[in-house]
Amino acid sequence: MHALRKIPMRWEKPTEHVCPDQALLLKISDQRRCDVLMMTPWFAPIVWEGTYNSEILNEQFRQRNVTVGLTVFAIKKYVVFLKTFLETAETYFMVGHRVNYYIFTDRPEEVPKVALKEGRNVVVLQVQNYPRWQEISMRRMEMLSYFSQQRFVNEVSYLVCVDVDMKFNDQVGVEILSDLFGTLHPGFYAAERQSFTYERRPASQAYVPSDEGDFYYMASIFGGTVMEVYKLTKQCHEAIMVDKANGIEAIWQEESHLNKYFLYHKPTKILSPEYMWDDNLGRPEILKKRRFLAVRKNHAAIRNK
Ligand code: 4GW
Ligand code: MN
Repeated sequence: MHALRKIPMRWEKPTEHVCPDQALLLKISDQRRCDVLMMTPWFAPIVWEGTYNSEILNEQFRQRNVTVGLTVFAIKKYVVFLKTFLETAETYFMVGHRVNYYIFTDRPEEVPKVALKEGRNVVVLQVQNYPRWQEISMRRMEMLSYFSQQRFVNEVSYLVCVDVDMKFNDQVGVEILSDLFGTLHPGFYAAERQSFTYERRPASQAYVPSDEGDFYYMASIFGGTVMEVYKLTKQCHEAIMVDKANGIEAIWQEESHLNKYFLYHKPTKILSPEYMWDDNLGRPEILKKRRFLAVRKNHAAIRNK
């Protein structure tokens, strides 16, 4: 049993955020928000528009000449999402920084040619497909851990691992980068812990007890340094394999395992739902930007083939 499991992980979100008296605020404090949680109890910032200064952050990361890897899987028919994904990433993702797009696919010849700005490259990685969609989704953990140690560690500082059925709609920059980051699920950021859809069966490695859990994270975008992503994806893959041997599959596949991992290995930064939004959820007032948006899928045409 993991030693950390013994530490109680229980806390309640404050219901109200009170800003200090305006007279006490320094000028720099215009980078704050009073309507959202900006910091976790373990001092990880939660990234919302209006909480950071991108000029300062861009300068810091430029000084380090950081290269960012953006990993995406396009297996079988999901190659159709690549064109919009890449074109919008060229406009909004890590503008002014070095970027490697790592495209995992079983159809390398169907990867579209997209014009890239300087310092940006596409790397196509041919991988196998699996008959079950759950397996396609979950095996991402295995492939990410394998390629992290084989390749990514030599080529990039940070990895950002995302779904492909997405488009960039506003800036997604170095403000997201940190040792280990996760993203608040857009359907649960305002929800109570009891309603989080963690795996609740103790027989699964992804099991989370009902009185534990900080947030419900979405698996469609997470990342960190190559080393941290390697550790996360390796552990999630191993847990998925233990479940498989025991004849159980977590309720939300790798997302359940990711949530379990983040409970006991707290992210050092958390992205607000600005970084994973779906317009089916409307446009709440607290959402100042919709940076990364789910693309509507024709499920019948795109899946199971
Ligand atoms: C049902 O038939 C399928 S196929 C569900 C997912 C499928 C799938 C997913 C696929 O055929 N090919 C593929 O590359 N994927 C990758 O897994 C792709 O990167 C996709 O974004 C990710 C997660 O699947 P999803 O985006 O369909 O999941 P949701 O609906 O939760 O966004
Ligand atoms: Mn998706």
